[in-house]
Amino acid sequence: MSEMKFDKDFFWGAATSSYQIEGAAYRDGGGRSVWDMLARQPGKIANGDSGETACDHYHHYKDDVALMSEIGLQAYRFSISWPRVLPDGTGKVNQQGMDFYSRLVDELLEKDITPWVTLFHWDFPYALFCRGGWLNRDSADWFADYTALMVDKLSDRVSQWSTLNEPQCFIDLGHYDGTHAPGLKLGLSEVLLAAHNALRAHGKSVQVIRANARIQPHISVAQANKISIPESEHPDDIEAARQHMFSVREKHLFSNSWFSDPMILGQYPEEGVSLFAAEMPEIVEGDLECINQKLDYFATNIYSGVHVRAGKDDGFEVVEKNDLPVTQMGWPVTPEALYWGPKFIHQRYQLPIVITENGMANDDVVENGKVHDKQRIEYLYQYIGEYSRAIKDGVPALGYFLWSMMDNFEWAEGYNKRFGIVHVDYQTQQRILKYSAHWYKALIASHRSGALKDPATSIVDDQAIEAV
Ligand code: GCO
Repeated sequence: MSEMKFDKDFFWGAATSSYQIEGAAYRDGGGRSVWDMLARQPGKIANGDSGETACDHYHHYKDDVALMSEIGLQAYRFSISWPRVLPDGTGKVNQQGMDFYSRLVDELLEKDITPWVTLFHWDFPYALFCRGGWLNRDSADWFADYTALMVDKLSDRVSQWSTLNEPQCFIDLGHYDGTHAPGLKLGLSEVLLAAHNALRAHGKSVQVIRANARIQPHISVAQANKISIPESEHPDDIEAARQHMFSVREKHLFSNSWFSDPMILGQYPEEGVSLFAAEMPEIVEGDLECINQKLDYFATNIYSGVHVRAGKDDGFEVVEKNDLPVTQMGWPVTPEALYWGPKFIHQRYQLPIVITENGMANDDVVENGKVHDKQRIEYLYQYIGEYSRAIKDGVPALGYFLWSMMDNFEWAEGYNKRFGIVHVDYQTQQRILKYSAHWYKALIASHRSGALKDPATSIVDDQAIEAV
């Protein structure tokens, strides 16, 4: 691989989310979320796990920020638990919850780590679910009011805001497929209505941030993008992959353009509108204007891609590959996703890119107090290298967040899947920096010193780690 190149201002971060790490869900006055509700239903989550304790970050946040600082993170992406600050989703504020996030922000700033706040990463207030959740048109206003509360509390210190994390997942997996909270299997018309309201919530939230933030805000929404990788660099395959990536030809909502187009281009993709003709929700006058708010960049979570080539009938066909290495999640390792993803997204939406999540789950083991996760280093090395190639090709990009800062509650998979660069012992809450954390530290340090060498895969033995 050729030498990596990132601008001087390019930043390196890591990400987590509230329900996955905080624990202490109903402590200090917090309310329940739909994930607490799902976790109580037998068989929904591997091993009957729940986020009740998780990494107990609520109590360990200072130590965790100290680890971030030790790694040299320049930014930390975390989310706010809506029911922790508003136990009923609206109305009465839980001051202790608010203060927790305020202290977390202070701690980060003291260590020179930029806080990136995601307002909603799936822990929807249970009380609002009982009022219809995202199916209720008022949900957009509930979210706007909650946004106003957080902007009032944090925007004297926070400038980076994301509204929703992966609407594709909480809408499609949560309301259609039923594997994620709230665990519903609704008809397509209800799912489309929930998606429309979530989009309106996004639009209203952006407006609230712009109107009220005390320091200049930068706003995004973190998408779950499915990446299409051309099978070859032949222009026909490239075009086929590009079309495939933004096509809406299947009757579900795990779609890129269904969410990004209205937010950024101001309309639903036509292909989807005809496909869903019988199920489309009512679009009230002004809705699309509300959804279509200026964003500062395109934030996207990228893990994997599918290979696509030009096909005879409908322009493209997916190439099944059974020989790719897979992660502990069973997801294929396809580093080129971090080349083609940013490239296609930038072409269509004309916004600078931020990777808000990328990383892998691995069967990590602790041996003599160390976690030798060389598969993760290899994965990161390859993906980051491809990202750098996209940047060299002219795609503007601001930064990269590794998923995840620490092992955590992997939703329906419970604690089985370890995504962290920091290992967490869930019995003792002890943290160990994995080899990948040392590798990342070396990469960040060399970039900051202006001499990003090829961080190579050589930093996997004890001696090299100790030399970092
Ligand atoms: C995601 C989620 C994360 C997951 C990660 C691995 O945005 O899907 O943001 O919460 O843990 O992606 O599945």
